[in-house]
Amino acid sequence: MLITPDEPTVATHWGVYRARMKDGAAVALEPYEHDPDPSPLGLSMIGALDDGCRIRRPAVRASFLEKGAAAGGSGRGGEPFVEIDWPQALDLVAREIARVRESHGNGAIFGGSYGWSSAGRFHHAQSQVHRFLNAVGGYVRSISNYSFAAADAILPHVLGDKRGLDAGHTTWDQLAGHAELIVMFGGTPHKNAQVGSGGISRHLLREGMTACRDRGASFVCISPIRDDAMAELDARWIAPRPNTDVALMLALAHTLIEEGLHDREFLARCTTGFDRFAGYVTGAVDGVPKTPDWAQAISGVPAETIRTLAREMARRRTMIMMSWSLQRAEHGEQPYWMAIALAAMIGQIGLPGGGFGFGYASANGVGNPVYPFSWPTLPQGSNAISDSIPVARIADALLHPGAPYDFNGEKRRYPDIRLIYWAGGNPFHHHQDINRLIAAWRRPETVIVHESWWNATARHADIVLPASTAMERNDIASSSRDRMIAACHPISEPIGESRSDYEIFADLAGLLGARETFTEGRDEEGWIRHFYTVARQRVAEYGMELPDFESFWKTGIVTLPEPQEQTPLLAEFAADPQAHPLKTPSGRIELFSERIAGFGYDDCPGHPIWLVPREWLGAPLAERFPLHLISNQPASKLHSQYDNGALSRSTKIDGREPLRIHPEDARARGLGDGDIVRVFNERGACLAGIVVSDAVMPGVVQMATGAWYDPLEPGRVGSLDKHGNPNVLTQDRGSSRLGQATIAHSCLVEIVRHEGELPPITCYEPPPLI
Ligand SMILES: Nc1nc2c(c(=O)[nH]1)N[C@H]1C(S)=C(S)[C@@H](COP(=O)(O)OP(=O)(O)OC[C@H]3O[C@@H](n4cnc5c(=O)[nH]c(N)nc54)[C@H](O)[C@@H]3O)O[C@H]1N2
Ligand SMILES: Nc1nc2c(c(=O)[nH]1)N[C@H]1C(S)=C(S)[C@@H](COP(=O)(O)OP(=O)(O)OC[C@H]3O[C@@H](n4cnc5c(=O)[nH]c(N)nc54)[C@H](O)[C@@H]3O)O[C@H]1N2
Ligand SMILES: [Mo]
Repeated sequence: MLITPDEPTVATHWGVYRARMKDGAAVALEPYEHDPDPSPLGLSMIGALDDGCRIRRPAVRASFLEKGAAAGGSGRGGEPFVEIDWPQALDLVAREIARVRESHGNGAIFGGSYGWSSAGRFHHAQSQVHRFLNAVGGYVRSISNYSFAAADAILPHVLGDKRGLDAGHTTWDQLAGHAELIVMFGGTPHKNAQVGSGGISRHLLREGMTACRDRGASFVCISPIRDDAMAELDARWIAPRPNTDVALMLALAHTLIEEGLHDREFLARCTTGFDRFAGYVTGAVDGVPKTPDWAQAISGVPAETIRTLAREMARRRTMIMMSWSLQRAEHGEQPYWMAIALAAMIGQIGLPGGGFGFGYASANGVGNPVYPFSWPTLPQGSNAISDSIPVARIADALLHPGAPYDFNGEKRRYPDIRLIYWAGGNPFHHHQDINRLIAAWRRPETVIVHESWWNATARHADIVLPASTAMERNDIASSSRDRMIAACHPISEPIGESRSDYEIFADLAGLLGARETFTEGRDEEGWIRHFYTVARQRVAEYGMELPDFESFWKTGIVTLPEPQEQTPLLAEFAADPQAHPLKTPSGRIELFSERIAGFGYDDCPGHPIWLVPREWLGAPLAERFPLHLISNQPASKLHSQYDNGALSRSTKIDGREPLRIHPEDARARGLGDGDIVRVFNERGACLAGIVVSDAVMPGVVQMATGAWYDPLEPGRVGSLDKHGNPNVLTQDRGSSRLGQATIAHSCLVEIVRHEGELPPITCYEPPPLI
């Protein structure tokens, strides 16, 4: 039996905490004693553990219980639920899976089940769903992520792999003391580095950036929002209109060429296609020189500012940082390709303090030196079904089974999904254009969800199984970007009748004749001990030692020595491209890609290019919807997790999600701090609370993601969201035929004062339960 120590360890995506216990109950979570910059996100957890919206028993949508799949999907999200007992619930789920398998095959089951779930690597819900569905014959999976799918698609064509995106970055040590100028597209928001998938022992962004400052770097924050750069960096702020960074970078490139500041030697030695790209920059190809004046008209950034910056970037050791957000936009592949082109022209790729890197603040640990081994994860088995969809094309797939689509050079067709199985993610938080999702979600015959709280995804299910949380289970957390492995000790008994995803799947696998395949004869403790044994072996291969399991379990966290200093991104390649070619067709950085050009996509041609988005401040649509909405990551939580918690709720205005607006835009609408507004466009509308701030540029409004969708009329397409989930407003289109990624950051809206009575927030209460 696993024994929980007196001071249990709670490992989360936002850090490791020590629980203070009193009379068997946790009263406080205190940050890990060696974390230099702990996150307050843990404050929300204990209060939410058994709050009013915990799911306590299995529940079934009323008409589904009565008629099964014949009920149809139109009542999803709007009907009461009937609570049932576990044997009945498991039997119902198993019968649904068996029915769909028999009548349509496993290719009709969607188990993409995207989401962050919790930090423990054994109870990682996505891995659990995948392993379970593989054990019972396979499922349609999802490809890539919401975070950086456009980058995932473009980078291998340009660089041969994805180094510099979520791993392989030039490390903090190779930045501080070397970088003289750090140009940060999308800033390096401290709020985002609060989290790191799999857990965090040390939050290092602040330390990393201030070390660069102290050792001589200056900073430029290129973002619609000033406080995307930490105040202590004293960054110069350049605020382009959102989604126009490519035009700005093209003008930087133009200045470099015009003034002969580009590094011809580096370009000749390490890249291919510069001449064709340069022909586009100078206008030789299309008659439009991409001058700073040209870019000023598009981006709003003064031409002189652009010229000065270009000269400075060429003169000084310059690091181009770009957040992941820039590619969650229409044509999101382009800013990434263009950033690489610009860095290549400056010629400092591979040097300490120079070159480029993506997402330094998009998660904690980017820029940490890392060990080359990976920590153990739950093996998922093999999938008998080969079909997949790009993760953000879920609504398209549900709405248009069999329809053709392009993806990264392939011609594909959408699968015919009849059953959705989701655990560990909240698509009614994360997906764009929620009204379209609601319509799409009505199409499948059956929707099964494991959740801990009655969020919108649970409410839009047919069968809801109550999952215990990370606070009620034993687990092991570990992160590839951190040198730590931590225990997750339970600080509570499972609330209500909730059970772990693993226990649920083990029983379901049993009913479907696959228990042994799924469990391999192990229980929770067996798997945890097994994980630790594997971790010890991997660590030992690198000449280090982890303590025995019992000591580890008692201490709660073990950190490995600091990994050795690592070379800057692409250093070997840049030093000798012949000896260390990239895995691109040319072996070099591709500034023109024959392969991409060969796909014939007008929305992603053969070199980086300025493509006019549908929704931006220069669009005709901006006459009706003149504000660009930035729905960025929330400072007060991880996505929608613990929106029901104290910290997130303390930030709301009259219960609504705050929306920041520039004083001029507020004045023009007669709005002031604390006013409640309706934010709307042709796709939907939500309420929000006004915060007037000159930290956002004119023409831009900012509302973080994560407020639980709370419709005035549950289940109805087009209902007002009373709470402030920006995804009722965002566009559900692919970034391009290459990446098919989310374009959440391309969104125009208008706002008006909310008139009349304020409808009560109801998302933190359960739906009607019979
Ligand atoms: N407009 C807009 N939308 C966006 C973005 C944006 O920038 N703008 N960003 C996108 C990005 S980058 C991402 S990654 C997505 C994130 O989207 P998600 O990952 O779907 O968001 P979370 O809120 O973390 O959802 C995790 C859910 O899992 C549940 N959960 C936690 N642990 C467990 C468990 O052990 N078992 C089970 N069964 N459930 C568990 C939680 O209660 C929660 O509901 O959002 C995307 N959406
Ligand atoms: N606290 C907290 N941290 C998180 C998360 C969370 O939910 N909460 N989510 C995590 C996840 S899953 C991910 S993927 C990462 C995402 O990390 P990012 O993608 O870096 O996060 P965002 O907050 O969406 O965007 C960062 C900033 O980019 C700016 N920006 C947006 N559009 C543009 C543009 O067109 N041009 C320029 N120049 N700037 C632009 C916005 O002002 C925004 O504040 O964050 C992670 N960190
Ligand atoms: Mo993400």
